[in-house]
Amino acid sequence: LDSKTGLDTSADELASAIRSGSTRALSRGMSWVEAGGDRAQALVDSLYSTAGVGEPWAHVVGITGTAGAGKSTLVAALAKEARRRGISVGILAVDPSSPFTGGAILGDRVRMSELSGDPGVYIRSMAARGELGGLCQAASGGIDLLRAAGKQLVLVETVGVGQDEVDIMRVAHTTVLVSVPGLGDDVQMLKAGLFEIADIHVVNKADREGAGETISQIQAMLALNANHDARWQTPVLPVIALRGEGVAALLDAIAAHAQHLRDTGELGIRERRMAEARVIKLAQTMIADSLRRHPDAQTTSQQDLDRVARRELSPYVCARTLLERLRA
Ligand SMILES: Nc1nc2c(ncn2[C@@H]2O[C@H](COP(=O)(O)OP(=O)(O)OP(=O)(O)O)[C@@H](O)[C@H]2O)c(=O)[nH]1
Ligand SMILES: [Mg+2]
Repeated sequence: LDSKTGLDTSADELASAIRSGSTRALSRGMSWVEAGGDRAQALVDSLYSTAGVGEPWAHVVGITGTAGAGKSTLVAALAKEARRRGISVGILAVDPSSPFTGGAILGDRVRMSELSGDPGVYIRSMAARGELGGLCQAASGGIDLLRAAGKQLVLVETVGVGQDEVDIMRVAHTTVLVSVPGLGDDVQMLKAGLFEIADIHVVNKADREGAGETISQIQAMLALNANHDARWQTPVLPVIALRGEGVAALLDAIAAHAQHLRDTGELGIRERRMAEARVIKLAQTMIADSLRRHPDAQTTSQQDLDRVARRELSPYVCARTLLERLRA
């Protein structure tokens, strides 16, 4: 950015450039939050208060489902439909499974390329950096950036396989779970705890055989499970993302859910829950980081750990001592 002086941009400068709608600044900010560390923290500190609170949209939608379910195709189709309605869109593809190669993400980029060139759409992928909880923090930061940049609809794509993805979905106002005909995968979803957090079910690839059956099976499962929001009737929608069929109905359902969240006060409850989960996770990460970095804790803890191994010291006493050293 500051090509004349060659000086690094300050977090405040970058934050205000992002707020004023600079795509370059947004991309740079994304790299900061992806890398984590002090700069990421300073940037989020600087723009958090202006990162939108759901009026009129500023709505975050998590799109999850097994690998190859058609999430990227669906996200691209949703973005196109939203653009037709004049809604600005931010897309974050979060890939916890490919740390450095990002092969799947490259595919996503190609698939979404027809959206590029539209200034009303911003697309970014993020991959895991190995740091514990780092991807969740980066994704949360990325969403803050998109909201601060004024994107009205934020779509977050992630493969739903593990705890990390469940956590990522907790940063969304509305969670869309994408299934495909044939129920094997959905049983895994049930185990991963994703089924319960879905606000909208999509059965994609409805052009394939067995879509109607899968819809009935999901409806039956919904009838068995108590909904996490008793006032919301979770829809199960057939979609053919490849042809854009059912996509308008899905965006309608998302809008209806956003309205429902506002009308019932559930929006505030979710924002509060998201804030709590994020802060607790952040605090845990910070404690773990300072434990790792604290030189005193490191050297003495080696001896303490030896003593725990020899059963001369209880693990509880050892852990308490470590935390006390951290505070000192
Ligand atoms: N028949 C059919 N194929 C579809 C449909 N939607 C997507 N596909 C195809 O399914 C394959 C996977 O689509 P993606 O959009 O990459 O799926 P994804 O869930 O994003 O995949 P990952 O990000 O790799 O987990 C592609 O070959 C798509 O063309 C659909 O509605 N019908
Ligand atoms: Mg994808």
